[in-house]
Parts: sequence; structure tokens; C-alpha cells
Amino acid sequence: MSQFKRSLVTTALPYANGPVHIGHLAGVYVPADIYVRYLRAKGREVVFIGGSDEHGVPITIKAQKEGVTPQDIVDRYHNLIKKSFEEFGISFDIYSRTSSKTHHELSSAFFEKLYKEGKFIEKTSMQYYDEKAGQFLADRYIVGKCPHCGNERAYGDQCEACGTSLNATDLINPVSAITGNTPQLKETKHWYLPLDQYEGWLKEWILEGHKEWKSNVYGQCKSWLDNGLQPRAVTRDLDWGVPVPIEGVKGKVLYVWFDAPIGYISATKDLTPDWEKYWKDKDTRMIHFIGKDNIVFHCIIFPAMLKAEGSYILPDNVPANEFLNLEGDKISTSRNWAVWLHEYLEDFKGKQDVLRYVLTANAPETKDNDFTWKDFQTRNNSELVAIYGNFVNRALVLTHKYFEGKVPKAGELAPYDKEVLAEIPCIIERVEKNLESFHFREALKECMNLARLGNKYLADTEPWKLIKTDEERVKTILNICLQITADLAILSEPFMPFSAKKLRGYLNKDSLNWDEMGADVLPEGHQLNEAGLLFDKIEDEEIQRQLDRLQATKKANEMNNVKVAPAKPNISFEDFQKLDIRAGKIMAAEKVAKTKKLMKLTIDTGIDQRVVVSGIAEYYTPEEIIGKRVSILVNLEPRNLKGIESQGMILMVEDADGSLAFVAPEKEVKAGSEIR
Ligand code: B3M
Ligand code: ZN
Repeated sequence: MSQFKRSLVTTALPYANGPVHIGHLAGVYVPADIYVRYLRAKGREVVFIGGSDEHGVPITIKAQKEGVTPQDIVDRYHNLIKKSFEEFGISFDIYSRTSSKTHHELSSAFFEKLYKEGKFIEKTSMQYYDEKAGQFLADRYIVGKCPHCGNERAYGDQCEACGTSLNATDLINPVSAITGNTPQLKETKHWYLPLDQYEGWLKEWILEGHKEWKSNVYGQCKSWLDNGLQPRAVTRDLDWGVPVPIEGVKGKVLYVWFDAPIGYISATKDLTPDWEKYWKDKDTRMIHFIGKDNIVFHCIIFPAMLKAEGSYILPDNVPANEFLNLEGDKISTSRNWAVWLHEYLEDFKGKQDVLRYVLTANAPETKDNDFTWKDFQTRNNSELVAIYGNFVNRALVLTHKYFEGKVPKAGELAPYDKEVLAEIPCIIERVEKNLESFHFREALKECMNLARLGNKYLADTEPWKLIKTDEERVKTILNICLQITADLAILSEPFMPFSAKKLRGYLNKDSLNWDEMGADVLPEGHQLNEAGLLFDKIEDEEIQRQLDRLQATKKANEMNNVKVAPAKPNISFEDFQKLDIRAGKIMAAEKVAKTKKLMKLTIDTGIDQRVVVSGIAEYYTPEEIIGKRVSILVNLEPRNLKGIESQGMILMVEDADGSLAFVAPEKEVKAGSEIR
């Protein structure tokens, strides 16, 4: 990395079609932010680029669903997403959007240059068209069965279940996502980037030149390259996006995956007039933070575009993460299976760092990982509170108690002191090494080891016992504890910036320098401020509330999935008239012994009082149904159930989850009134 003068760090541009959730944070934005904060702390030159992806079918589909314009959608979600990132301390130098003027101009000019230089192939082909909607069905507008894994809801450009990139014509039984109709094939002209022509160069550049890329990234690239690349369309028949800048061409826009990565360039241009030094100088190191579903676009397609254009640098690394699951299930916007950042902040005010910490400690760096609320609670209570917070708090409180909050002078060091102090630079070095190589979990673990070291040192030396007999020794011990605390404030800043800032406040140090770590950061006699609590315990009830909410979501999803039974064959009116159904009332009820489901009911039918055995005991207690109105079929052949003669049947409706409800007159009517 040392051969570079500066870094350009980009993060995938989330589609502005919904809020952001923990999966986004864990996969992309927290690791990128840690990395950038670290580079800044080291005094390196860096720009940190983010923004919303506001084009493409995900946006227009959402707009159609809600009956609003695509512009309404992107305005709403761009602002929500931007705010969420700000609140979580994602320290972008700019958070831009691809609907900006700069972006339209730049991506248009990029396309035009390639077009004029003959870098595209022009091709007419047959594509799916929805007659009823009157439009071509690009990308997610078409759904069907994935030919690779059989997923029934694969999109025209990609199967999210197996990650395969698809062509709409690969899908089995394709249907329009707009009308549900089977689409027709219709001729249309598009421009293609001939990826096959870049295959040799890509192989050399990635497979030979970037063996250091993470194995998940390198592996995906290799499999793409081994399978051979095909020309790829970079335009679409849509009316939302950057219009194709070719004379006479109407109703076509740039493919969203063509314009979106150019968004990184436009955002940099919006940030600074000096943007070209970041994009065109070989001394800039470009790093893309993304999720695994975006690997091919950032490692193969965008580099081929940049290569074709010719004046830009290429990414030096693409540290893509795997996916984060939630309580054992894939995070999904459509199934509302997520922890939304704006909702988290309502429930856990001021606890941004706790989430940053947990998501990093459990980051899906090498494989998919699971977020559970229990783990969240445990990591908060037994790591942040019990180790980091506890150590820092004791060091500060004891200094206030014994030395009026002034940093005491260290006297002669005992061998144990030296041992502990010698460990600090080793920890720092391991944190740095791991950060430089994108191993954020490991880096965080090492950072916590510094807190552990301090906590153990304090517990071993027990200054609260020594204070009566050896005040000088206590001064040394607390001096060391405070130096470790100051080191922690510096070392943990990239991971937990809010707590680090609080801690600097307690230490009465506005700024602390990365390079000061390990030395005496706090001079003798330095006055500390009053200390508060850095972290506090998260109670079981708070966790239960989250679990209950997820349970409710799961139930709602199950209900949505249950198919309504198909209609039965018609019957004649005479057949219907044979049913004698009456309004009745439950006079008595008791569970039938030795059964789970059966209840013995005595019903006033208006005609008589009779016994009916009904399978409702799992859903109702006898007490709550006595006096209830019912509808009863009185001319059903009596049946013997568990030795009781049941004379009729009361009408119940079975909900999607199997639970039961009474079907009864909605107001009080005379018992025996006919239902027809
Ligand atoms: N918007 C896909 C996604 O949100 C896409 C990323 C663009 S990065 C240039 O996963
Ligand atoms: Zn598939």
C-alpha cells in the first residue's frame, strides 16, 4: 500500500427503493467506515464516497406498486438512507445520488465517448414485451424459474437464490412482474459492451495480478472468467434513467449497472474540483466496499468499462463481504425480515456503537453469518459493559476518588507493569495489520484485547486495597490504567466513534493522535473531567420486544403465503335449502375428558336445548364462550364422538394459521331464527 499517495474508498450505492438495514451496515458501510477512519487517523489522504442508486427497475417497480412517481420514491428513500448513515457515524466525504445533474452529464459523456470510439456492438434481438403494459420487460420486470437452481422467483437479470447472473430468455415460464401476463418476444435494438474482447486482459489483471484479493472475490471472478465472457447489453428500453445519448434514439436509457458505478466518479466530482487526481492518477489506490452479489459488476464489468474508456484508474482491491442473516433467516425487504436502522435508533437511542460493535465482531467476512438479538445482548453486556466500560470507568472513578481527577505521576515500574506496557505496541500492531488487510473482526478483537489487558491489570493490582498502605504504588498503577484508557480512546475510534468521543470528553482531550498511542498520552497532573458510563446493560425485556416483533413478522408472512382453497363445484339452490341453520346460544360448555380438541356444548337452538361436540378446545376455554351467539346446523345426522351424541354442528371459520373463530349473527337475534 505504501507505493500509493492517497486512497479513494467507495461503498456500493444502495438502491433508493427502501430503507437500509443491518445487512447493509455489516456488509459494506461499517467496514468501509472503519477503514477510512483508520486511514484518516494515520494521517493518510483519503476520500470516502457514497450515494444512492436512483435508477433501474427496482425503483420503477416500487413506484408502480405505490402509485407514485419514481422521483417521489428516490427522494423519500435517498433522504432516509442518508440520515441513517449519518446517524450511525458513516463518515462519508460525500453522500451523493445518481439523479444529480453531474451524474447525468458524466455518465452520458462516458457512454458517448465509448460509442464514438466504436467500443460497443450494436445488436437487434428479440426481447420480452408486455402487450398490456405496453413496455419491454427489462431485468426485474420479468420473473420466472431459474434454470440453475429452480427458484420460482428469479429475475430477468439475476437469480437471488443462487446468485447466477441471467438473461431474461433463460428463465423458465417467464411472466411480467407488472401484469402477471406471459410476455411476447419483440424486436429491439441495443448497445453491448463486448466483454469477450476484455477477457484476456481481465484474466491477466485479476487472476495473475490480484491474487491477494479475498478468496470469495477472487473465486467468483475466476469462475466467471473460466466460463467465458459474453457481450453485455448496456442499454435498456425504459423511461427512467440516463437517456441514451445517441441521436434519434428515444425511449432508451443506460443500463443501471452501466451508470451506477460511474456514480462513484460523479460523486467525487461533486465533492471537489480536484476530482481527477483521485480518478486519473496512478498514485491513487481505489478500493470498492461491496456485498457479494455485486462482485461481478465491480471486478469485471466496471473495470472493462474503465479500461475501454482509457483515462481512469482501476480498483486495487474489492473487499466484498458475504451476507448477514437475521435469526437464521435471509434478510429480506419484501418479507420485512430485517432490523431497519431507523427503527433500531428509536428502540436503542444512543446505542449506535453497540450495533457497530456487534456487526463487526460478527461480520460476514468469509461466510454468511447470523445476527441474533441474544448475541447482541451478550456482546453488549459481557464485552462492552463488563470489559471495556468497566475498566475505563474504574480507572477514571478511582483517579477522581484518590487524586482529585488529576493524572498521577508514575513511579518506578514493577516487572508486571513493564510486561503490561510492552504488550500495548504489540496489540496496536496487530490491529493495524488486520485493518490494512481488511480483517475487521480480528482487528476489533485485538482492540478489545487492549481493554481486556487493562481490565486484568486493574483486577490483578487491586489499587483499592493498596491505597491505605502504598499510595505511591497506586499512583503508578492508575497512571498506567489511564494511559491504556487513552490508548483505547484512540484505538477504538474507527470501530466505535461515538464512545471514543465520549471517552475523550471524560479524559478532557479534544483530540488524540494515533501515533501517540503507547507513549504517555496524558501528562502528569492533567485534569480529567467527570466520568459517565460508556455503555449500559441491555435488559431481557428489550431483547424480548425485538424477538416478539420478529415473531409477529414471521406469522404475518406465513399467513400471506397460505393459499386459499380452490372453489368447489356448484350446487343447486335446492341442495342449499336442505341445510337447516339456526341462530343459537351456548348455555353450557365443558372440555371432553382425555381429548385435546373436543368441547361439549349445550346449545339453545330455539327449537330445543341440545348437545353438540365441537373441536374448539384448543382455542377457547369453557368460561369465555358461555353465553356466546353461534350458528348451528341443526339437521346434521347425529354422530357419536367419544361416547357423547353430538346433535348438530356449530359453524366456525378456520384462519390461515389454523386458529378458529365463531361465525355468528352480528347482533342479538331470537334463538331459532333461520340462517339462509
Ligand atoms: N444498487 C445494487 C445493490 O444495492 C446496486 C449497487 C450499485 S453499486 C455501483 O445491491
Ligand atoms: Zn437460481
